[in-house]
Amino acid sequence: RFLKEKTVAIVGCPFSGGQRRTGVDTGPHALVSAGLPKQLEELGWKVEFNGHQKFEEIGKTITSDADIGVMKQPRLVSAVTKAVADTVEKHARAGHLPLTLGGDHSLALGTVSGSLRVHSDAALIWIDAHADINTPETTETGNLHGCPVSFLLGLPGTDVEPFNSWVPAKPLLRSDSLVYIGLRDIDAGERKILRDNNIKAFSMHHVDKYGIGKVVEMALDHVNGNSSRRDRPVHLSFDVDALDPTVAPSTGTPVRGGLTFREGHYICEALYETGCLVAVDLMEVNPSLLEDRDAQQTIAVGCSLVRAAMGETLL
Ligand code: 5AB
Ligand code: MN
Ligand code: MN
Ligand code: MN
Repeated sequence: RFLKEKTVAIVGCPFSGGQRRTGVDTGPHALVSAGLPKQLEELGWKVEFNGHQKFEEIGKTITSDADIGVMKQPRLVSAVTKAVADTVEKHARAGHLPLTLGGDHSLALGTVSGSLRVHSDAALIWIDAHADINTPETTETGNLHGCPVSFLLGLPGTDVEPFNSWVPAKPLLRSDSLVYIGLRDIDAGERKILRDNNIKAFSMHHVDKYGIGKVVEMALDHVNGNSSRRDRPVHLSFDVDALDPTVAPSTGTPVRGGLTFREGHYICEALYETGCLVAVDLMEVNPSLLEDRDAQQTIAVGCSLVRAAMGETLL
């Protein structure tokens, strides 16, 4: 509905600087090599993909990247997410659907910023075991993949260098335009932020209680102002660790008790059905962890989730 044509632009982001485990930067290559572009063509999409993002150049411009407070690699993460924002914005402006393949979830500061520059009223649906809403003040690990949402909301403590060189001080996203599904590992500081800002979050407890169908319904109700209208553009940011580790084992911060294969797919299918998806992220696929069999399984599930979000139906 918000796209000019059925074109998906694959933005491959081989980046691991928002956390400390190596290998998540190979996720995009693995997903593309597994045949994702062709699979999307078979679903009737025109696929734009001219190679992965080249972050080495950015890396070279940053000669030293000492911690700022507890933030790890802040200059690199800031420069990379800024570049991602520009790329996603460009595709969105052309009326295409940017599909960003991560890479760690700090990238979503870039993807969502890029989406919001074009679709200023877009809502954000964040599927994750984690809330990724730590601020530079609350983060215990200093890993910026646990912080992107706080920057998008412009929470206190996020107006810091080097991010304030490009992330506007004024919030990009209102806290009522965000909804989570799948949460089960939240830091104490994050819990306070979620509560203080009255942020809608469906944890695994809610998925068990209501079932995934009802949860997605309630999530869409929330961002569409509880009206029967379903007309708000949606940016879907899917962290593969939302799925149970038995389903998607190769990811940096697995947490047991996650979404089943079908629950994850249901979310993607239901959001596709709204016709309101304007951008999709698939993040935190790390094929270098565990055995090859686990990696292959995770990559296959990742491709399958994306196909579900792009209209693959069962019947
Ligand atoms: B992910 C933790 N809350 O801040 C932190 O995988 C984990 O993108 C963040 O969801 C997990 O480091 C980030 C402990
Ligand atoms: Mn494009
Ligand atoms: Mn996560
Ligand atoms: Mn995440």
